Amino acid sequence: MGTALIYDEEMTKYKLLWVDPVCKIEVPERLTVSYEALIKNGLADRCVSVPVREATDADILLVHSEEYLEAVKTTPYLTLEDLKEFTLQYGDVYFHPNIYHCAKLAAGAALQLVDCVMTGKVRNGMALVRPPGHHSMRSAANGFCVFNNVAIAAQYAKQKHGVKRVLIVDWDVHHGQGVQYCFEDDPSVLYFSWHRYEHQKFWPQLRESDYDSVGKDKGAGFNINVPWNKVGMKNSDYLSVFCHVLLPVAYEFCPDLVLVCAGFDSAIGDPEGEMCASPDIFAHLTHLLMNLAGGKMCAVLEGGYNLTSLPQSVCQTVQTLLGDPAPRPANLGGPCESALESLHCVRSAHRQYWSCLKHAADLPASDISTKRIKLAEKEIDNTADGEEEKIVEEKVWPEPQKRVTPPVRTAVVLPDGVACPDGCKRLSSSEVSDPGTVNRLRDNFPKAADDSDALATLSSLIALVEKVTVNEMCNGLAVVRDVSMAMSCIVQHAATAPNSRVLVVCVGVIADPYPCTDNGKTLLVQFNNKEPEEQKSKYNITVHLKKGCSYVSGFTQAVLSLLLPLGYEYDPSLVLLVRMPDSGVCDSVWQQLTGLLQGLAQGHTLVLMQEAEKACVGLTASSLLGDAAPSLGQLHAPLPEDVEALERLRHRLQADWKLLRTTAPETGRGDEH
Ligand code: Q7Y
Ligand code: ZN
Repeated sequence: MGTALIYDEEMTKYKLLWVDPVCKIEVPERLTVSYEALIKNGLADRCVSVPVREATDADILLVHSEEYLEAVKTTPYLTLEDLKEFTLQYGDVYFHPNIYHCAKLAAGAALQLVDCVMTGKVRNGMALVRPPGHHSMRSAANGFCVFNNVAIAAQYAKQKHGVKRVLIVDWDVHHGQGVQYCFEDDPSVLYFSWHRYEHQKFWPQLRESDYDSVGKDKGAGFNINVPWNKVGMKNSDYLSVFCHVLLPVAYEFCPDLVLVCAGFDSAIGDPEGEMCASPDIFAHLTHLLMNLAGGKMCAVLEGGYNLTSLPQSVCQTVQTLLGDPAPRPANLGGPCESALESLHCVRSAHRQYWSCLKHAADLPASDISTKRIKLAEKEIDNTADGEEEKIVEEKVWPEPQKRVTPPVRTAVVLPDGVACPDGCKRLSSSEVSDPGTVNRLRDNFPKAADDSDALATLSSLIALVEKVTVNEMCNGLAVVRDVSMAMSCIVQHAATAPNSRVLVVCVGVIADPYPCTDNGKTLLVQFNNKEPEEQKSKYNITVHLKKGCSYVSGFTQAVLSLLLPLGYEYDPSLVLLVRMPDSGVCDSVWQQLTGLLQGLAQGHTLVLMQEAEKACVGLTASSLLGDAAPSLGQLHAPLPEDVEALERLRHRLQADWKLLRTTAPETGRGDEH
């Protein structure tokens, strides 16, 4: 199943016709450079090209008022002077004789995307559009936006395709207040936005963009605002918010469709956002959302004004939608203090609505909204922003590395009698046996010394690891008789390479031999219902779940808010996912886990399972080949004892692992003195 790409040159055919320092960044080249980058990187060719259409009046009226639509309809016929005058009714936007046409195409592009994803013509897709949409309101243009493309698409998906729950993720650096207003009291649409806020000093300077606007009436809890109160937010800040707010809530919500307000003014170099996240972070944000809603995801361009980082970010997003493994995430040094304050406030504001946040800490003693009020009192004139030209220091960053996809995605090592799943390449032991390896194995694993079958399997595994290491293949699956031995063998082998780090994720109880974790070259995270005897080491972590991994919501939460941040911070070169025979994990959770972990280590994942479990070879292979995992259904509240145990563990580990933090250590204190 493919990826749709929607683009039409017509949407480059309007521009600012007068002098306006605020609007001058919204240029036609935003679209042309993005599309050209997709062509240059061979990505446009790999997508299904879908034509745009004009949104009809009925489509537009799903979100906008008749009066407003009629007003916009007059703009193609206005003189330059009248266009200027018309524009003055609204904030930070400009009109042009052709913008009405383009705005109909932009909304229509979002609807075409929804149609092809919902009918199964493609799995996911992206629409490159101008004008953007998320600021426009029922009866007002705003912030370069005329019609609210994504809000219209969400209403349309509900009405035309019977979609019950839509998740809108707005990773643009501005608050999509238009989207918030549209769905504030609607529990069928969960709107998530992070945005530059600076305690209400940043445009559009709205009180209701703060973390405490959680939605209204029936929609309470279904509006999530993460205010950034400082500029310069980095990859760690973005990933923390995904792991500790968005993903747990999104999995609990269980959308049927994911829409992304895909603005790239949140990337480094953008003159509006002034953030420092690298373009490749969008590969991860995309990947982390791709297993929701059975993979049904539509990204619609919003902002993005740096003509270098914008096309890079667009390419990262589209390449990930196409299923290519994400690059290793760089510089994950943990979130900054200001991001932690925001995280803390958001989690606490939402804990009454989402069971995954039930145990979030209380609001900080001096919460950050106090700062907003104090600042508002101090500052008399806060209207200067944007009026004069501000000089923003030019940022430089390395161009994202070319993402090369190996010729073979998934290789398998299977016992005779187990068929090779479609699309995988079977490694036969004859083509990989190397006598040196076999001798070494015989010395290291006395248990297998006289078992030529076992030795052959282990040496095939080592060959598989080698091929994955040199990127000859992306990932692998091995079905073995003794999983613990295979795991130890791989860990031992990998430790011999200079820069290798292996993340071992073990579902179930490990038997003998136990892998070595004392050199930092292996991080072992195991999930089971065995009470951990003692705190082992920074690199040997046991997550204790009362019913093991069979309880979907507890295990899912452990994966999202513990395993993922640990994995990202550790930044492994290889992920070894081990399924012990007694794991108890159900198929859909297993597929989610397999899918999510492929965001690490450039997708270099090796799955080990035991012979008796060959029934799940097919679905594991499908996840490794990049198919979206099935939905888990709306999650129930996890067992209280599981949540408590997870929180305790997270608390204990956050000294060593900064991405596990969700609260700022000294929030508020510094301000009082
Ligand atoms: C809208 C936008 C949509 C701060 C000036 C604030 C705001 C301009 C509207 C931006 N230096 N200007 O980018 S995604
Ligand atoms: Zn924006």
